[in-house]
Amino acid sequence: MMIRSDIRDNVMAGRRLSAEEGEFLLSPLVDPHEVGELADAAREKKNGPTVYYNLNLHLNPTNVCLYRCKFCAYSRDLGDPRGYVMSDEEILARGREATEAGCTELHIVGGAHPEKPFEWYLGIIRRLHDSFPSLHLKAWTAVEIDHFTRISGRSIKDVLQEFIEAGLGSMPGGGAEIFDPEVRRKICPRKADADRWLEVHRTAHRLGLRTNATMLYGHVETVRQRIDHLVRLRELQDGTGGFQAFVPLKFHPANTLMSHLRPGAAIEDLRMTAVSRLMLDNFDHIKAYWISLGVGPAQAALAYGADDLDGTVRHERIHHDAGAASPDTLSVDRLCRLIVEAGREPVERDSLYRRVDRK
Ligand code: V47
Ligand code: SF4
Repeated sequence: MMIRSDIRDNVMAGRRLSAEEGEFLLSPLVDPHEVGELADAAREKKNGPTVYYNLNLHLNPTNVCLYRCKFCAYSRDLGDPRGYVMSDEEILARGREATEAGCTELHIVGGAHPEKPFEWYLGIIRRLHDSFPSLHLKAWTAVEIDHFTRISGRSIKDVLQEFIEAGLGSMPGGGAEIFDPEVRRKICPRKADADRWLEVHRTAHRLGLRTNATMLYGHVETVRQRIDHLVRLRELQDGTGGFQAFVPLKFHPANTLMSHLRPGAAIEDLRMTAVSRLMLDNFDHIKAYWISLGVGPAQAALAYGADDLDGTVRHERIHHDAGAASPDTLSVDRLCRLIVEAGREPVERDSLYRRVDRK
């Protein structure tokens, strides 16, 4: 089916798409390449030829987690021999490795450990920041921040303020999954709900912290629930303007309690990228996370509305444990080649989307 001309006219005139229009574009009956073409036009208006990448490294201090979400292959119960908690030395060594590799960012997320106190998480940020002050620490999902409020008895605002004073630079967008309560009841019933996730980000934005947002798609959710998720993010962004990037995350079923589900087709990932670009008219950046999409599809996503490939990465566990077949890391050279081959101009950014000039 072809795209309705009213939707095409709305996008070309810069008019916001309704939820109903978004649902139409996500329908498998609509040609995904046409949706991509529209998203590409919307991207071009916002970002021109620029595609961003950064130099970063991941740190997951523990995989022991209270919540044990059904889609998570990474987490372990307390007492499971496959569970781990990194020592202070191992954590600092990761900071050193990042600095020596020329990284500008450490991406830090992990489990909500049932026995670790608030001070342990705070200490991770403080020690890394004190030892490597020029490294940007992008840390903790809203679910973890919510967990910190539960174990410390502090408010979201107080927790975030303590982390900012310790050296937190920004927050990643994980833990959002699908906001709809029926879906959360099925896949992650125990952790922070949608309102709490949004409240953490609203508070972070008020305190001047920039954050990202994600959506985990391709499991039990419907088209309507995906669009509802995007609309809620768009509404919060209207109020705060604090989101930098949206990252659609393709579900990887291996080693999870949902391993009976099959990974979705790459073309549907491209459609999801495109619809994200079209619906989230107030987000500056749509990230094609190559770890999750695969390197080839992430490059293709640059023609479907994405303007950011994320980074060099290394030591990513959450998606690899769930069967993602992408490499552990990509060199700067490879990232730049992928972008140039896609007909775009690579720009190294820092965690706040400022251009990094290495000359
Ligand atoms: O919160 C967990 C998701 C997220 C699986 O903000 C899974 O720049 C797929 O949020 N299959 C963590 N996804 C990753 C994340 C992220 C990654 C890169 C950049 C940014 C950013 C954020 O991964 C989790 C969860 O939503 N996840 N298990 C799985 N089996
Ligand atoms: Fe814990 Fe996050 Fe995995 Fe859920 S997705 S079990 S909160 S580590």
